[in-house]
Amino acid sequence: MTGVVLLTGAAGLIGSALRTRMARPGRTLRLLDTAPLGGAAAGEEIVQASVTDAAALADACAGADAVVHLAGHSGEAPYEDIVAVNVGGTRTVFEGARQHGVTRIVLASSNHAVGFVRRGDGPLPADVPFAPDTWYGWSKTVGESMGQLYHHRFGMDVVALRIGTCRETPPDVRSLSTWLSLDDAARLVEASLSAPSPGFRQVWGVSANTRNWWSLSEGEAIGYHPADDAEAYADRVTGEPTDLVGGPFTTMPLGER
Ligand code: 15L
Repeated sequence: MTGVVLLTGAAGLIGSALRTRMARPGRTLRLLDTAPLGGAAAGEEIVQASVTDAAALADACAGADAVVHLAGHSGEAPYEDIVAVNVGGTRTVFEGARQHGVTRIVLASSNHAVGFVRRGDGPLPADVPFAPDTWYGWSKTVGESMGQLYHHRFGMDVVALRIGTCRETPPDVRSLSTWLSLDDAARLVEASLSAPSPGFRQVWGVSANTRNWWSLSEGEAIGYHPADDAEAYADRVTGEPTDLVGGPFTTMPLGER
């Protein structure tokens, strides 16, 4: 899609990867973060703001054609912080989008929304019911259900990406199953932005890993065709495979960074 795409959390790991990979003729990337974003390149606009600032978010949504919402704590944190930034910040995004008639939202959800699901023998469907493993994972269930609310109330198209381990390379044995390469992350976001009338749907954010636990069919249905496989890094990683989707998040102290 062309037009204006608002990218929240643009200074983060995934945001920075998308920034370079999503530049297109005819597209403006409106980059929003509290962290420094550097100067605006051609086809970029910089918005230095927090997603918790409802007025700033509403302004940032003006004239946008779609929002890719990545901002928030990307791991466990105290409950109050999670509620303020991940829950409150997601609400300001949906409200800003609604006020300005933005009808397409791509949400960074997480596998930790379903971290207590056993990985099983076959590919897990992308709509496997919520089983959060942390306050962080719980906040992602809230984001997804907020997406359902805004879809049913206001007809927004909302694609919730249940992202696995999105890194330059897989860091451990678990991620041989959960890895999402940065290039595939960009492919997935592009597909989520351009799929015709997706309604509300959940899609796994994962590459075409040989050891995948998760279904790729929901992604394929919206035109996501991953090209990378973590297996190429199998001889470089250590650690144990995990039985639960969320791995170490299922045992970490609740509410501690
Ligand atoms: C996530 O949702 C986190 O943001 C990331 O830091 C990783 O821990 C990842 O999940 C994972 O499950 O590996």
